[in-house]
Amino acid sequence: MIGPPMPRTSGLALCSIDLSGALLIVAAALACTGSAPAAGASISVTQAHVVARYPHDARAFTQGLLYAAGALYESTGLYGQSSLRRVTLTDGGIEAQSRLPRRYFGEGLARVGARLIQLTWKSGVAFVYDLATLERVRTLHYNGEGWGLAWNGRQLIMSDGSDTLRFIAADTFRTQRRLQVTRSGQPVENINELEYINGEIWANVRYSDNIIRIDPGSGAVTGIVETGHLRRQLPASAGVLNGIAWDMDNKRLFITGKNWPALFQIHLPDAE
Ligand SMILES: [Ca+2]
Repeated sequence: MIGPPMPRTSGLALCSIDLSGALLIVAAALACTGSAPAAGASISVTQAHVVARYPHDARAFTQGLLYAAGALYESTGLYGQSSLRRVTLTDGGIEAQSRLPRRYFGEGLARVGARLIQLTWKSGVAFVYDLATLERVRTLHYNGEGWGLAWNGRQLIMSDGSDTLRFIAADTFRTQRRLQVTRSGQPVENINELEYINGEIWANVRYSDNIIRIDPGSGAVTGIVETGHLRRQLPASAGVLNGIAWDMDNKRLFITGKNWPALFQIHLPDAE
């Protein structure tokens, strides 16, 4: 989990040695080189810049969020309150909704073509829906907990609250690859809602107001987007940050959280 605010650039090896003679310079240089961490690549740290603010249903315990075909799709959790819904961006209104039976706790959500796939927390089942009608058409099964879900164009990417992501075949729901997520070489636990953006995996981390950007090849965290300052625009009742949606066609990035009354469009770092 991501801790307190960090320097603008992290992961760089800082080496401070008191030099008392010119000969020590060479020794110090060697010492610096030798002590550099293996995972020495820098991590970009940016603060989320709000481009627009839209209403969001403050009763929605947001567990999954995506944007497709002109609308937001949202998975909400809690037993007895879980749902899949299509939401109008501009006013936050629910256009269509499919409620889950009381025994299921809705979790991550991904779109695969004309289908939506929704995880459940501890039931080991994923529901497949028709994108247009939100009608449930199929049930898939998996082991362990379901947290976040995204689609990279070839495979589903799934989180389960651990430090490891699974890459899953959409048709069989078989795990094809596992990837441990690390920050400066240390495992990052509690990976939650996911989104695949421009070849990167973006992830919420439970209990954190920071979004991490993950290299899907190595699992290394390459960037952090801080959103803690958005709390000043939210009531105390707002829960944790947990919702990232990418509108690929219009290059818009949306974030929200559990029981947040607002959904923010934020500027995509590196886009300028
Ligand atoms: Ca998402």
